[in-house]
Amino acid sequence: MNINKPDDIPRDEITEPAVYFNRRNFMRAAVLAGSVGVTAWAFEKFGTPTPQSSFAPPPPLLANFAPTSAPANQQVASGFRVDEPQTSYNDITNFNNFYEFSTDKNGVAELAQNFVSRPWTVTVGGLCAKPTKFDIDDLLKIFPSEERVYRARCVERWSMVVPWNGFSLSKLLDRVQPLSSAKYVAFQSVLDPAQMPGQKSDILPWPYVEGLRMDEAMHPLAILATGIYGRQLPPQDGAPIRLVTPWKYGFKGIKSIVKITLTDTEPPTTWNQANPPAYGFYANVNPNVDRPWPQDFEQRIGGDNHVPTLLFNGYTEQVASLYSGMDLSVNY
Ligand SMILES: Nc1nc2c(c(=O)[nH]1)N[C@H]1C(S)=C(S)[C@@H](COP(=O)(O)O)O[C@H]1N2
Ligand SMILES: [Mo]
Repeated sequence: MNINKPDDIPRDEITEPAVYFNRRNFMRAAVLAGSVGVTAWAFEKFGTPTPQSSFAPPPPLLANFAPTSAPANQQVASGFRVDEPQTSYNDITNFNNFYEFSTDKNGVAELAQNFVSRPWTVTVGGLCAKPTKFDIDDLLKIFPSEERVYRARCVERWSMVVPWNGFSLSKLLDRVQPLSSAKYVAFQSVLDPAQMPGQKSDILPWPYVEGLRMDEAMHPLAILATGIYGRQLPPQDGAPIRLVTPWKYGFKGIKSIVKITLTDTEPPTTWNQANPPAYGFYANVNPNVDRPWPQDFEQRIGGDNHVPTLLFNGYTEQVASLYSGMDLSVNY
């Protein structure tokens, strides 16, 4: 995220990541060429060499992974899979926004490498019949992770295509039996300044909080992600569990969740608190609404530098009905 005024954003900021990655991937590839152990899993699983972060080995394979059996065209039609080149594991795990660790996207992976996410409890409560505290490993057993290949679009105008593993948020909400009075879902990240150096600063109010309207939360595209590329979620991407709503800007995708609360009022959201005019509650990707800088183009990390941004990040067919009758330039 960026709290600068639009005028303060350096003109070349958007090209910087690509330059960085090309240089860094090259160096890593050279260093790792002799390190069979580190790269072997990538060859085995994906058939292509993916240089790994030099900070930490890739996390273990997800234990409870149920590869989707639906035909590919059906997955594409439902929005569960996008047929675009997937961003490399290396890029997904070394270019991060996670202000609890750092505001430096290239520095999060290193600062987060020793983050301990076990034991971990996700408390689900509020307006529901069966409030439950889930141990993360129980949660992973109850809900097998499926694969969802989603576009990811940050309001800073960079984007990726990420093969997430996770399960529908609706499954978790169904399990706690929401009351009819529940209209919104509030999410809270962990508060742990001992492990998260960024929380010792007041760059943002802590803990990070986010929210969805109930119908958005129940939409099949909204998932709780627990992995990437079939591996457990690395700390820098929000271990052990984070939200992914692919039709919304990345800042809705709250990381390292400890609390989910069903409420009857619109919950506060961190970036809205930090800069209300720039970041509304909905945060739907929209090339026609500047916030505050233009949103009509994006840079695909590791790919095309000038990709037109699509309304709802390309998920219009799946999600537009959630917003019928709403003025998207007002409810942004
Ligand atoms: N708790 C928390 N969640 C967060 C953030 C954060 O700083 N803290 N950054 C958000 C932003 S702005 C983006 S773009 C995505 C980035 O996710 P990624 O690093 O896995 O690509 O995480 C979102 N979730
Ligand atoms: Mo973002």
